[in-house]
Amino acid sequence: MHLYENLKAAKQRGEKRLAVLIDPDKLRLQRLEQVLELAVECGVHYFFIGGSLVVNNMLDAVLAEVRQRCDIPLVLFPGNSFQLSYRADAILFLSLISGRNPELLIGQHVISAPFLKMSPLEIISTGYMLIDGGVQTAVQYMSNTYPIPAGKNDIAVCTALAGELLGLKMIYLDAGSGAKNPVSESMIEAVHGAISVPLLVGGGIRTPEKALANLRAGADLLVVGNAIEQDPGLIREIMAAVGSLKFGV
Ligand code: 1GP
Repeated sequence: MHLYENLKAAKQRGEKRLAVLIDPDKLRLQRLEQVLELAVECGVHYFFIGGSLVVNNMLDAVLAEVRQRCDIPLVLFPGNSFQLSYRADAILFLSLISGRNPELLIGQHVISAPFLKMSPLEIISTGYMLIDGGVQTAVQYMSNTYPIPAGKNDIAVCTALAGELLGLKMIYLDAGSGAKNPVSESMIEAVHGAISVPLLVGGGIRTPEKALANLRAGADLLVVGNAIEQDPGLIREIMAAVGSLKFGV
């Protein structure tokens, strides 16, 4: 399976993608069942698995459970270098390029490199940019970095460009899980106009309207966690928004 090539091809065709974020610590198993059922029914493209903590050692168990129940690709979205598992299909190899914490720019990558080199996982290097979402999120606290201010589109553009020029294969604009203010459409549009690699957007997306607006602004792949955890039925509505732009409208 070549997730990245598929994603790039989809981008070229003007097709959009949805990843449902599963935080192994937060999702009750009963909800997981409901989420899986709806995700299969609606054709969700990916599951992203991870969180800022993942303290309960549930990562392998959740991956095994999801794998048993469906074929939706499982992508690790690790909060730190301990959240690794061969049970997934791919990993976002994240460099926190909006911050200036060397551990998250390169340090943890050095630690996890030997494991990843041996692993069967598809490794997708990703420039991860934390954008101020109006509240202090777990990522902000745990990463010990400042997010890019929400109104500073120029800083976001230069950071994303630098990431692409460094060879990162995707850019991920994230207001952080549970953000009060999701990333603005104007920032998405500005970053989209500056880069040619796939653009992921997440953090605080709660409605199909916001999902659609983000996709129209240039997001290629949306990541939604909290809102779906609270109301799995949203999968249907957000997938309808994703599908409505199939032909690049
Ligand atoms: C967080 O972008 C993801 O890293 C998802 O955020 O949980 O707010 O949807 P939400």
